[in-house]
Amino acid sequence: MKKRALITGITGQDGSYLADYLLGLGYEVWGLVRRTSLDPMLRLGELTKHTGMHINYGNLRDSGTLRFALEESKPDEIYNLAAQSDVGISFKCPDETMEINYHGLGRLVHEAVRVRPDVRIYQASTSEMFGKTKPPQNELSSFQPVSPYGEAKLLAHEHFVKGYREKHGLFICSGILFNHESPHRGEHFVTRKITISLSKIKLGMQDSFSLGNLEAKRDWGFAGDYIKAMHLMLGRKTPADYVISTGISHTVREFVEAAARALGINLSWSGSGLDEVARDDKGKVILTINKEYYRPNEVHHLMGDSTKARTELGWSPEVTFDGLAEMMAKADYERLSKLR
Ligand code: NAP
Ligand code: F7E
Repeated sequence: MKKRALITGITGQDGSYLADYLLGLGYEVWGLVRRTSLDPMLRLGELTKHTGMHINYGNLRDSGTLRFALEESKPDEIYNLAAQSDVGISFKCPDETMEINYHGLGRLVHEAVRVRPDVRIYQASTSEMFGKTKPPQNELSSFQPVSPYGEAKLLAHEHFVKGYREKHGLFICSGILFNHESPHRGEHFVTRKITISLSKIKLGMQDSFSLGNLEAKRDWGFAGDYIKAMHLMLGRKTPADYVISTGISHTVREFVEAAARALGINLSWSGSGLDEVARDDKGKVILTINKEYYRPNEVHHLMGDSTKARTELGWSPEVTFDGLAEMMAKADYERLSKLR
């Protein structure tokens, strides 16, 4: 019998990598997809034609659609990746963020235990739950979220992951994942914004772009490495929570520099604060600072300690920071040069 997995958020960055990975392992994959005005299947591409791939239209806001998706897919494993995942937007849309990221998991777990009480569930938790806690952060660190996004994910973790695991014996794991990126990354996240903008500048399709806080430090890894940890967690004897990270952090500025290097752009910085700029080797300003991109409350430094995952799951990341920036910059440059 083939194993069956239901993935919510299958049209997102992680969903597309995870679907590909599980299909490769011989799984039958079911994806929950919400209706959108544009084609939601862009990231899935050829995967939608795979005989092992099935789509359920549904929404984490709608219990009925979740029940139907669960009854139809009869999953052995559920990966809850669906979310309002943009931290900056969560300050502007806190209710929407809470509705999907907290109540959405509640609806899913409630329906899942009725349809299939022995199902194994992965919940996409996040390093944003640590917020102001000093790095390195691990499973024993305290949680001090500073954004509506981090708060909603923390409530989901406390109430539905720990709550259902401890009180109802449900097999449910939290993957506390630090930032992970790829050529499939949403275009408004800082790494992808940088690789798209620098590629367009190099191709003469754009003059310059703006960023916010260049000094924020993140522990950036490759999404293709991180989805493997999700699958490993559900293969354990007992459910637990795991930090997934590289253990190395870099500033946003360093990501700009790494992506520019990969594209052969020689950057020089001048000025400070909101007046800081970066120029290319001809002296043309290609990057400015815009306070619009600063957040009302910032997480300044995230750096994970993933010793538990490395020891218990045998997981480790393969792609380095420079390798990731190069992979993303080159993918955007090649894609955009075909469009030009
Ligand atoms: P993403 O690219 O933004 O994908 C989010 C997915 O959720 C999309 O498929 C989206 O559908 C779907 N979705 C949003 N609202 C929904 C709703 N109401 N009902 C059903 N589906 C809905 O996010 P990602 O980077 O792949 O991240 C996956 C998960 O990991 C998220 O839960 C995120 O919060 C969490 N996480 C991400 C990171 C990271 O660095 N990437 C780190 C830690 C945790 P559409 O395609 O229709 O928009
Ligand atoms: O910001 C700074 C910004 O939006 C990273 C999500 O996947 O990872 C992601 O959340 C940093 C922040 O990711 C711009 O202030 C500067 O300090 O790429 P980001 P994020 O907020 O870390 C966590 C782990 C998740 O769980 C989330 O779902 O970059 N920054 N200038 C900027 N950020 C953006 N987006 N745009 C800028 O212009």
